This record gives sequence, C-alpha cells and structure tokens, in this order.
Amino acid sequence: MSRPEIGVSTLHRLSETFNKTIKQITNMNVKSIEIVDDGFHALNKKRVLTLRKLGKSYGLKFSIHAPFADINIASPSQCMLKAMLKRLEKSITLANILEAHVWVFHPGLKTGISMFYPGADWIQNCKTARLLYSIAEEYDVKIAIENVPEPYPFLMKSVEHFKRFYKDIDVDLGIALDIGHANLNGQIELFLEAFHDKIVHIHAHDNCGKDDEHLGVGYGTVNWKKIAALLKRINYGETIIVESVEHVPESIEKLKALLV
Ligand SMILES: [Mn+2]
Repeated sequence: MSRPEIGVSTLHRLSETFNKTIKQITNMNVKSIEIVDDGFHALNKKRVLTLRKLGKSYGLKFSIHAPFADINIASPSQCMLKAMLKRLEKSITLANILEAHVWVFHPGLKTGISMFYPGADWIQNCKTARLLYSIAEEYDVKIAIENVPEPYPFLMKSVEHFKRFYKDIDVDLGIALDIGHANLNGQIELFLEAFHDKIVHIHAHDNCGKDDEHLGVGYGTVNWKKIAALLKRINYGETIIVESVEHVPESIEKLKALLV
C-alpha cells in the first residue's frame, strides 16, 4: 500500500521575505515543500540555487506553484498572453534547475469580453495548457493543472470541466486536486472517483463551504476522515501539500495522523 507524503506550501508566509521564509521551512517537520513562485517569493536563479543547497543538506524535495496573480492562460489578448507565457516559461526553467517533482498551474478565466466570443476562452485555455505541457516536456518538468474555486470566473472548477478538458486535449497532463476548492462545489469525492488515475498532487486546506478561506485542516466543513479513507482506497501515494494560511503545523500533524 502506498502512503502519501505530507508537505507544506510557502503560501502562508507570502507576506514575509523570501529569506526569512526559507529559514523557517527547515523547522516545519516536513520534507516536502511547495514554493509559491509569486509576490515577494518570485523565484530567480539565485534563489533556486539557495533552495537546492538547502534541499541537499536537509533532504528536502520541492514542488513549485506557478505564478498566478494577473495570469490568465485563456486571455483573449495575444500580447498579454505572450508576456504571461514568458513568465510561466521562466518558472518552468527554474523548476528544472530545482529538480521540482511537479509544477502546478491554474486554468484560465473568463474576461469582460468573453460574452462576445463564446467558446474562445475555452479553446485558448486548452491551447495554452498544451503549449505549457510541451515547454515543460522540453525542460523535463512534470506539470499539473489545479481545480480552482467558486465563485471566480475560472474555466475549470468542476468534474464536468475536467472531463471536457481531457476530451479536448490529447496530452497526459495530471491534476493537482485542491481539496478546499473542491469543497466549495461539493465535489471532493466526485473528483477522487472520476480522476483517481489523473491526480498526481494534492493541496489540503479547509473552508466553511462558501469562501476560499484556506483555513487549517479541521477548521471548516471538509470531512478529512472520509477523505483519508478515499485516498487509501485509491492507493494515493503522492504528495499532499498543506495550503492553509493558519494553524499550519497543526494541519500537518493532523494529516500525518490520518494518512501516514
Ligand atoms: Mn491550491
């Protein structure tokens, strides 16, 4: 039987400096760290080399969360898309240097002009996802697309959206299942059932079913015991990253007690 590895995201420290954050990483009782490549923590080669060194001495493995602020892979503007792709490609090349085991990115969103071009944002979303997949292949980086939360105008929030996505793209792109996000449309179990062979990475955080609060594990309405049982049933043996922004050490220990 496989056992998942519990890790932590740097998301809860995004308002602190990068250097302070990585110093604290090593005290968090986990070996798997997800670096959010955005805000104060935007990666560059120097930072990645520092992380690599830290990883070697502490036995850490890394994943990278792609930049997501102001990023829309379904953008109808070719010049904006070009700039965004440049930024995303940089992140993928850094994932290669860091030897990150997965690079997680968000699907695209509808815009203020989507209503005039029905279906165009969906086509662009799939096209960019395919392009990112081929760029990542060149750099030998595995990538995964994340289910994103209601009520934002994202194109891929539900199981139906992901089914359609896999019909429309012909590449073997994995899913980063975000449990908190799936709680907002009540589809955690549906995702685990429909895509047990596609899920390569998991984000764990909680909410009360209305807002994407990123609460500590057990502080919302997610039924973690049930999820633990489902993950055991599908023999999930990849990483589960705590993406809560509070009660982080407690969330890590709770998940370890349930799953490891
Ligand atoms: Mn997430």
